Amino acid sequence: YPQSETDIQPRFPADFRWGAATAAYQVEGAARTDGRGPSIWDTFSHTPGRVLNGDTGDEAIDHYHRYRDDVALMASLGLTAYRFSVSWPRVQPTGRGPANAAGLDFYRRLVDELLAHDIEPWLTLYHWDLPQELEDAGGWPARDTAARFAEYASLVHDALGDRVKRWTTLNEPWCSAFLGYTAGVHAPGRRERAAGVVAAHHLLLGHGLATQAIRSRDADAQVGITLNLYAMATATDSDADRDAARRIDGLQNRFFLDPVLCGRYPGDVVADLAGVTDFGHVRDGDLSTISTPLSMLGVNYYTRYVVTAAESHANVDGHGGGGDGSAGSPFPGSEHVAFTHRGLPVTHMDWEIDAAGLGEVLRRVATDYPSVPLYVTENGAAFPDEPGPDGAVDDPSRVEYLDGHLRACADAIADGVPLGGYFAWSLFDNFEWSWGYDRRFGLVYVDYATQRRTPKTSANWYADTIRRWGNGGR
Ligand code: PNW
Repeated sequence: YPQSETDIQPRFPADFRWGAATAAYQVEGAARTDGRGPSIWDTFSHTPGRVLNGDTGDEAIDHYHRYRDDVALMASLGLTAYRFSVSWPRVQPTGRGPANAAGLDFYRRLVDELLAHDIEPWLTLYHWDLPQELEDAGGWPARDTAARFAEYASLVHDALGDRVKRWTTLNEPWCSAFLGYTAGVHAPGRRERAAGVVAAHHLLLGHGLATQAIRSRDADAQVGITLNLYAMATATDSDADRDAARRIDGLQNRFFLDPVLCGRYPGDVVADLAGVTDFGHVRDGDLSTISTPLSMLGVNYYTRYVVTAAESHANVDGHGGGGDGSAGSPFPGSEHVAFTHRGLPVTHMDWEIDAAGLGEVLRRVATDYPSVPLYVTENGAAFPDEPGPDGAVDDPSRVEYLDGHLRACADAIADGVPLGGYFAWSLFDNFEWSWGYDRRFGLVYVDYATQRRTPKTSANWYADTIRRWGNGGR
């Protein structure tokens, strides 16, 4: 990979976190081991037609059994932090009741292994694997699910709070709500316009309740939420395109940022949703719970949306499921938009590569919202990687992607954005939701037949970069 002496070396703070991320259902496997109950992703992936090629997370990359070797690999790359998620149905097989000790114990072993290698554990409580019994009782559109989530958070904190200091409540509630309950391309696969909006509220309420539960147990715990935020652009500057972009920015970015950081829903989005819901599900006090002050905000960034007004929603830029072509729009009340491209190179997800957009997103959050420490909790790219004849996996496009986005981070920091760390998505190739194993995001290649791990060129580049840039860029 290119590494000339004259390259300008970006500067990062000495305590910058250099990490990589995974999520439970995407890597663990062991779906029926040690008392784990079924989640909505087990049900969804086992429903024919939902996931490309009928892939499931039953085995995934068997991280549940290989975590020791996997942590050793993280250490060899020089990671200083590892972001993972806890599977709710391992801890509470039905989503209620006492903790399943065997399930919790896996996370205790994992965390101890990380600490022994001087890697900081960053724990996410919910990365989309709702216990199936809670879905059967109504799922996230049911208000009780928020209370169940806070109870689950308490159980996990009781077990791990002595050794985990970084807590993220939810990963990407937009996906859980609108891909899961409105577009139907993620579990549980429901296609109801209002259900996504109500689910979003109960996810955020669960976030607030869980944040309070963790803080009441450990006043020093660092608690945050991770949102998937997008840079925005319009296809033309017509009024129609600008209004389309305002709507998509509203539902995707501000519908989550505003309640969490400012304690209110954006008025224009509430108005856009008038034909979908009257917001009768929002009770007095909910928004003050939801806006419980955060210690940090996680930003997942992949691409920019280029939006144009349309007759009806066309291919929603990679939001189509891998298995089921008849996806609904994940933007209720704003279906009359389409997503287009500006001619930039794309990844295997057909997402345009736009590193400047990451800088824009970080500056925007820092400028438009009350100050909160920011972390890029996911950023990365899928490419159709294959081992060469010598078994090596060369992925120069991923190196270029990561290099560009990390430089955008350094520029934002230089401009005063309080960015404290970066987590590449993903450490390993893994189960990419509705696309199954057909999309590879890993720094480390996984041969699914043998579960053999092979660091790609990008993994070696990242290890070098952590060494070169990881000490304040000196
Ligand atoms: C995020 N979309 O998912 C998740 O947090 C990861 O688990 C996932 O593997 C990664 O990004 C790559 O996709 C998304 O269709 C999945 O808009 C789909 C969408 C966005 C994010």
